[in-house]
Amino acid sequence: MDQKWWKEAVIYQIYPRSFQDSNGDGVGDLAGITRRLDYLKELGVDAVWISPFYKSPNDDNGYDISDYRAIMDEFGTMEDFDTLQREMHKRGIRLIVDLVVNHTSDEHPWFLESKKSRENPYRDFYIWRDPKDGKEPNNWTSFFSGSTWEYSPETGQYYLHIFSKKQPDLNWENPKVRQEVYDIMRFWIDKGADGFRLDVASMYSKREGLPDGQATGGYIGGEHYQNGPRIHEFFREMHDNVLSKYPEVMTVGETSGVTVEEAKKYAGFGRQEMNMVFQFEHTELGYTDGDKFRVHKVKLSEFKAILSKWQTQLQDVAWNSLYLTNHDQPRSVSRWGDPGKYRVESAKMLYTMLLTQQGTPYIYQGDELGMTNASFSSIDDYQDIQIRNAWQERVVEGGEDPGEMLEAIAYIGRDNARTPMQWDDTKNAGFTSSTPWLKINENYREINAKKALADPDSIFFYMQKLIRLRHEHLVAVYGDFTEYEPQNEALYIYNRSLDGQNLLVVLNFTKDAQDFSLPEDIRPVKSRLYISNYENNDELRSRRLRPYEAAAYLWTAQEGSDV
Ligand code: TEU
Ligand code: CA
Repeated sequence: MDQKWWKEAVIYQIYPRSFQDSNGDGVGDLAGITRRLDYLKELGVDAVWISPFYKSPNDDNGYDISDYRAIMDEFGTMEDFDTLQREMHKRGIRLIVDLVVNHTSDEHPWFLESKKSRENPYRDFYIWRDPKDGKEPNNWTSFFSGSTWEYSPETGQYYLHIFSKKQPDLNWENPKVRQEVYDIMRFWIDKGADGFRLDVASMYSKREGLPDGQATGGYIGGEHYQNGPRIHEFFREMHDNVLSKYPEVMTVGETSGVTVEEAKKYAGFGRQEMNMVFQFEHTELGYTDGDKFRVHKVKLSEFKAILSKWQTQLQDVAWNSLYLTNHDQPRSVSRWGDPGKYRVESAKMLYTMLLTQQGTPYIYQGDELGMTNASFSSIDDYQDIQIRNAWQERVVEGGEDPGEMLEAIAYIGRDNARTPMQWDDTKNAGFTSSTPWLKINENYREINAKKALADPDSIFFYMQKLIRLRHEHLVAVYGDFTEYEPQNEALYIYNRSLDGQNLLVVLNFTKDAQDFSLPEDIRPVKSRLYISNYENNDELRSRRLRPYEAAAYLWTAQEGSDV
């Protein structure tokens, strides 16, 4: 057990545009975050990851950066950042910043130069190709619809963009690009950053020749740029150049398309690449032919199989990260729990799971209140470029059924988790004094922070307790993971164990009562309740679980040991 702060930490993700507006323009900002730090301190999180706050034309809400060393106008000034990081550190909260370097904005000075001429010194900062038979150089499709190629008449070539055409991909083959990235990292470490979340970290290395992808229902071409040929070399170089000099700085890679085998390389102990990755298998569960807007129902056993696989296979070799949602996913309670009658119970149950598995847990803003999907009724209410482009391609141009598409968006679309934080029951939920950039969920009078802080049984205080317990009991962080009854379609049952100390977790994923029987090899001589979302007695035994009940117990089989 090699103890590290980032293994024991619970991290909170802030999407700044939607967290707190401080100047009445309807957009969240850095000063707004500073204002709410005591709230985060009360929740008890150790670190905060803030989605991009750099200068950006906002084609993709800050994931398209035009200056890596300046603050987005709408979010404030560099002084606001300095204050924020100082106030965080004063409270013992570490700061993780987002590093978006698979691509820049097309308004970044590098790209403005690059597109001018084929001889420009910045030409090789991006990926340019000649047309093929007068058309796009290959068949790859963008995460935001259409081709990944955009024609640039200035020079008669196409440039590659895996995301929007305003997000040209950087050419990581060019060592100058990599040195620029390392400089940006040093800049933010000097400014007080304690870590980096590496945006689309699995996609920097594209296969030579950029061959056509296999046509499937999802995004075409991924096999040629996800976990590409030089990716691990790049991360070792990043480590040698930057991270090795700052051993306390943590890194988490957002690695879509990562397999367990690849994760062992990115986040393997002693590999000196990054500390952990976000895997995507559970979030993409049920995507029909890889298409996120056609999600079919899945069984609990499939969901459990993925999470348990990541638990057991990374154990002792690599570190895991745990998340139920983020700014790209629907709300966790809407996707995996019950946003209706059992909203509170199921939200608590889901986070009991997240905070009792091995890996570093990430709580996304508003999930501590049990916020739900946006439930907008019109396409005009959505702002997300992925949603808008998919609508244009499928409904407007493709003639697909608008009702069905709206339903799919309401279930899986990215704006579901981007509606503003619900702070109180006043107009605009205390988020802003003017019109918010994205509509506030109508349920804010029922679901808000003010109400949660006045209710000792709230999801907020339950999460606070889960965080405190995780800090007190290392078995929850480092314990080995063993699953029971993987085929059970109602209950998720697992045990964590560390040095004779055990933590048994039982989670009811249904709205019905379910019988739990104590696994045969679990014979506690002593046990006590760790946490539950219902009133519970204090010993571990076979019994009936109520709807969405979660119960976790500390136990030992050793005579004379304490729990
Ligand atoms: O996301 C990358 C990514 O793979 C996601 O876009 C995800 O797979 C997709 O939303 C599922 O449909 C990162 C950021 O988190 C996202 O917000 C950005 O839009 C994207 O990169 C481009 O920077
Ligand atoms: Ca503002």
